[in-house]
Order: sequence, then structure tokens, then C-alpha cells
Amino acid sequence: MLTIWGLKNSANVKKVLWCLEELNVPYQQIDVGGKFGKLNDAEYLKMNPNAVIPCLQEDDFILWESNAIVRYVAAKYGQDTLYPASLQERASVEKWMDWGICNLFPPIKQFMISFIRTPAGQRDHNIISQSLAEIEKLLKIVDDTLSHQTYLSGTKFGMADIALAPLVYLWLNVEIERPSFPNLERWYQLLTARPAFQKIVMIEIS
Ligand SMILES: N[C@@H](CCC(=O)N[C@@H](CS)C(=O)NCC(=O)O)C(=O)O
Repeated sequence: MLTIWGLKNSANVKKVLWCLEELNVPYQQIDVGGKFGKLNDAEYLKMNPNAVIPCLQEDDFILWESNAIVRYVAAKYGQDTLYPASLQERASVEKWMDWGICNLFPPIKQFMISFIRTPAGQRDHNIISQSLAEIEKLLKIVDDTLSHQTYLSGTKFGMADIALAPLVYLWLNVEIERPSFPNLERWYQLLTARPAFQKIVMIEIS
């Protein structure tokens, strides 16, 4: 049985669980991180010395970094579906996965910490505005791209959508003023029709 260590409401864990659900792979999920702690326990650090989630365990095989886990799961169980056979298609998908973790995740994380996880009276509005400005700049690139392709992964749903949509979900589902990104909105609506997206990604934000 494949085990995923991590919280269901972490965007990086959602990627992995969503990918497994899309491919109908059986798994168990164990709560660690957030209010459950344990990330600095010796037992967890032996698996993931970075003390972050998610972490995959499959018999003796341990894998950390959410995008690496998504790639592994897609390559193992989704050769006919999520894992592009063509090198160029795969590189184009992986480009978005790298972009998501390097560019989009840092301001989303900053926004999560300073807005969602900070009580209203204690928020630093400068930090919140800066992170929102950065997120909007980056999502404009996503919106422009989606003006000429159905999915971030190309013509078909794939790993790039899985890696990016849990981050976009956070921004789209909190009470803030947002610019209109019609192509991104269309893409998001398309994803909301997927049962695995509804089950894993569309949950309460905390
Ligand atoms: N680059 C790492 C980032 C992992 C990460 O930052 N995870 C966050 C949750 S999204 C975490 O472990 N935070 C500590 C906690 O939730 O207690 C990955 O993609 O797996």
C-alpha cells in the first residue's frame, strides 16, 4: 500500500492526492504537519530531512518534493494518461511544474501565512498587498497562456494542471479583490467538473 504523509489541506499534498485519485491508485494518507506536528520527530526526519510535507512511502522507497512525487506516480500508473510519451510534451508540462514551485508557490505561501493564517487585527497589509501583486503578475502569464490552449498541460489535462490548480484554488476562493482573468476562470471551471478535483482540492481553506 502506498502511503502519503501530509495534511489534506496543504496545497502541495493536494497535488499528490489528486494525482492518485485521477489514476485510481489505492493509498493511505497519514496526518502530519500543521496542528498534527511530528515533522521534526526523528522518525519523520529520517524519511524527509526537510521537515515538510508531502512525503511518499512505498515499501522501502521514500520520495519527497511534491512535483517529484506527482511525476513518479504519473510515470508509474499513468503512462497512457497523465505522463506524456513525447519528450517535448513532457518538457512543456514539467516547465509549468517547475514554474509553479519556484515562482508561484513563494508568494502564495506568503499570502497564506499573512492573510489566511493571521487573525484580521494582526495582519500586515503591506506584505499582503506585495504578495497579491506578485501573484497577479504571475497569474496573468497563466491567463495569457490559457487564451490559446485548453489546459496548462496543452490540449489534454495533465500534470501541469495538477501542480498549479491547488495553488490557484487558494487565491480564487478567499474574500479578496481580484482582477478578472477570464481564461484562467474558464480553466478552473473545467477542473471543477472533475470528481477527483472536487474531492481533494475543493475543501475548506485553513
Ligand atoms: N518544495 C516542497 C515544499 C513543501 C512545503 O513547503 N510544504 C508545506 C505545506 S504546503 C509544509 O510542510 N509546511 C509545514 C507544515 O505544514 O507544518 C514540496 O513541493 O514538497
